[in-house]
Amino acid sequence: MKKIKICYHGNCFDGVSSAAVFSRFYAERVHAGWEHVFQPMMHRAGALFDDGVFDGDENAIVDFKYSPSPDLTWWFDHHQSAFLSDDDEAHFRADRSGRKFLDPHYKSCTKFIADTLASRFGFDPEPQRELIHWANIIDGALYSSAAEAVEMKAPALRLALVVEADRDLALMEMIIRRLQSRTPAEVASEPEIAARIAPLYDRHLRSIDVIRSEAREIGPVVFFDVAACDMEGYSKFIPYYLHPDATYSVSVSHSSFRAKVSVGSSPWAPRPRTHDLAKICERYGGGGHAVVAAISLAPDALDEARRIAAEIVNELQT
Ligand SMILES: [Mn+2]
Repeated sequence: MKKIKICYHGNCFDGVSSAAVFSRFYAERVHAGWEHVFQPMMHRAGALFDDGVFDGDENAIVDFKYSPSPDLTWWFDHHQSAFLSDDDEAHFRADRSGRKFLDPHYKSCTKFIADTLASRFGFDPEPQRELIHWANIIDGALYSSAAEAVEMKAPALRLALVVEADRDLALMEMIIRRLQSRTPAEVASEPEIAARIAPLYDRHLRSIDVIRSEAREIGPVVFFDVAACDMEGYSKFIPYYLHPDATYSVSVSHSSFRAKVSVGSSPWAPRPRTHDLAKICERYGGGGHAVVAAISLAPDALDEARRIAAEIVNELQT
């Protein structure tokens, strides 16, 4: 059986939703009956794409950086920092396949894919309307309030907890396949998914307490260092829920595979953001969006992460 390899932004609701939309499109409009293989891609220090990652008969990347590999068939991204190098960008600009797309104006790659496939390839996004809606809210930080984001009353937000935190690849694939035909609320309520949500929701409530005790306001910035607290994957809106007057958050976290500096801005800030956070993080080898960005360092580079975080806190004071 021929196979389509779909590389998606791992542990990201928009990445998983993008994979669910693209894979339904592929089965309906490109090749029915091909095997779909899903592989999460993670931002990390060093090479992003392992040799042999594009081992399908066709290969797609959704919601993740570009690769100039001749084996890459489809690409969709909406990140401002979409290219690892100027050469990669030039390679993309010269592409005439009509299957590689970038639009940094989109709040979510899921909606970008749905709109692009609808207008260019006759795809009907309607069956996944709810998924597209929530992916756009989650990835675009379009919540009506910090409370909506942090209290997580909507089932899609609880499903996002599992998607963002769980490392079980079989579970991710199950979620992607189910989201091809079911709503996020339906998927979240299925017993084997609900059982995964419960401990993560408890952990989410505990992370609110940890950030409450670690965070301090430095001018317009909420800063917290949770490297010692086993906090990979906490909600980035907690600092704004707890500090509604803050404009920015800067944090240091640590996991087995990276030391991370996260830099964000509050969608509800009384004083508006003036810095482009992607540009700041790019100077340190990171990237993202103007409103939220990050720097991933090697796991033994925690001291450097702390030094960078302090510099960024300083830069955001004016
Ligand atoms: Mn995205």
